[in-house]
Amino acid sequence: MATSIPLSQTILVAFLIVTSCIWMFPQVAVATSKHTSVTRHYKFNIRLKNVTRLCHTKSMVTVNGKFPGPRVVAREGDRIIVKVVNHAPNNISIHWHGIRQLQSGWADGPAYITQCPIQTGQSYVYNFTVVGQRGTLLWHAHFQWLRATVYGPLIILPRHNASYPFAKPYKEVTIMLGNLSFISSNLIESFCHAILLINMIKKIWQIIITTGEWFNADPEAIINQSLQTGNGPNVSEAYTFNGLPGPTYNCSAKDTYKLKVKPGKAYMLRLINTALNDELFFSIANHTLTVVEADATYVKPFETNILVIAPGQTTNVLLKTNPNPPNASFFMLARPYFTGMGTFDNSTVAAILEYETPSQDNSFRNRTLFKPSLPAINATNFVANFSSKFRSLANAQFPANVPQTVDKRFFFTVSLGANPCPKNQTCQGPNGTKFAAAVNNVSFALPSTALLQSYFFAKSKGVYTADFPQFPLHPFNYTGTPPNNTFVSNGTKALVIPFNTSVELVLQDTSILGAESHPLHLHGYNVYVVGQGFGNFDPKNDPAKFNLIDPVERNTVGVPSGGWVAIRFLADNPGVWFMHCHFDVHLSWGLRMAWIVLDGELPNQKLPPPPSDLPKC
Ligand SMILES: [Cu+2]
Repeated sequence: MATSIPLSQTILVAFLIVTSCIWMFPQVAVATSKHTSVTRHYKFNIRLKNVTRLCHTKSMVTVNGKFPGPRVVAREGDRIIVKVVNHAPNNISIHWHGIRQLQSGWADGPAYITQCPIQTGQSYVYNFTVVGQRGTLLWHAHFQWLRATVYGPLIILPRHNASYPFAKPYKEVTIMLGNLSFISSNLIESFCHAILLINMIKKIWQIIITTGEWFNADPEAIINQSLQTGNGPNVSEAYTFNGLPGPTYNCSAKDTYKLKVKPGKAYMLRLINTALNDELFFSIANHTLTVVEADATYVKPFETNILVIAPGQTTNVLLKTNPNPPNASFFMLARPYFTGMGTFDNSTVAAILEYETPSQDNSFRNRTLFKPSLPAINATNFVANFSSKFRSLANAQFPANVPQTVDKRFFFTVSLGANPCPKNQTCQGPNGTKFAAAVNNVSFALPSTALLQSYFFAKSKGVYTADFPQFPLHPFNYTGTPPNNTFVSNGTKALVIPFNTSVELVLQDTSILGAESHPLHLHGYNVYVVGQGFGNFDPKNDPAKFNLIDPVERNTVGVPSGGWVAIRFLADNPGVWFMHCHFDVHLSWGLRMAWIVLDGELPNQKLPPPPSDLPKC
């Protein structure tokens, strides 16, 4: 008996050492099953870090002090557990973009939708399993505009004994296309907090009289410049490859991303668009790329010299290098696709593809540097043609389970719009109003508590209403002359559907304040893209042209500028699921809504209760 106490202490100490090692070395995988699936533990410390780019040093919110953030890697079937500890002054939440979160909606991450944000000094453990997905995804902050600096790759490898449906590449490389808002980002952050500050000041004003110093900082000017005026926020100063702006920007030649390759090899590039507000064209001089995957689903391979990729989208491409090392290097370029009326960052970012050559070989000293050509900024036809090339594999191993019959049809307009300028204010948005954006003319207002909690505990009163319109209440010629009244309505409305509803949804762009493409992202689901077109959707003739054989499966779908896209999905994942434009500016303006998918009858068709550490608002 006397020895049992030291023994149990030894076991306890050993246990503590092992568990703390797991937290300290985040990529340690612990086998928890006799099969191949394992649990992978990560720890994200959210903290401020000084980062220098474009000759400016800025304190930014990061994960573990890294910009861009660390990779999260798992195999299909693995469980991922990420402990997020917030040491930053900002609130935050993390979204695992594209992960289906089957019955784990509490781990999805969008602030005020599936959770309250993680406050300073608090932590939250995200716990989810990767089911039926393999390829490239991303994780990013889902609170205000923090994803500008808080993002990273989420890589899902095939199961241990599974292989790619193409020849195994020699090497895999992740390329994140992002942007920097270095000089203006303080403004952006300020405007995110400005309303809060104004409310605080109003309260403080009633108690004390300040010395006025704070007002010299002119916070009202910041507000007038952005949210209150409803004018577009500042555009970014640069685009980046893996956080590096490169030689086309001031002071940045030393911050150039270089991809060094060997001749005669196949490389797989995992491309991720992490930009805030910009769809991007991408090309590598003198090299053809083979697209093999999109949003963590395999596609029928197709070749292209130029890609276009929207924020939130990911795609894997194969790059075959020349059999002999050429006496040349090759620019990789990216620049935006844009058709809207507002301002945007129209710069071009460059990285370099460089062949490794024997260092003693002087004939490779003065290499020619080739540049690819990219489509025009507003090349809408190129984009439509490119997106129509994506087809799912649709074979026995990777079937396209596109719903062949439909239980519920929905038609949503996605559009910009305006809110009236409040009294005693000056607004710089369209015709003196404030910019807004809406789905079926409802500009979604974020609640002050999480929707999923209020739904789960049946306390929706004062949080949301279940009356999101299934069709536009006032139909018009969506892509023709816009109506005179461009005001949106405001509310927190959800669309409730029963478990296993087979849904068809048409997303229609409008010409209100300018036709523009919108990458619509649905949480908790992949959707099949069954059709797309320009102009107004024709419910009589267009459905006959739908592809119900091998449509691509994606989590972020481009609604064509001045056109429509039709998607189908089976609502087999109970919970509250955010759907929104993945341009953060449109997201902030209200181009967002929530689906509520009810529980099914069987035990494995229900959303489990929340974890005990779910953050409180
Ligand atoms: Cu949008």
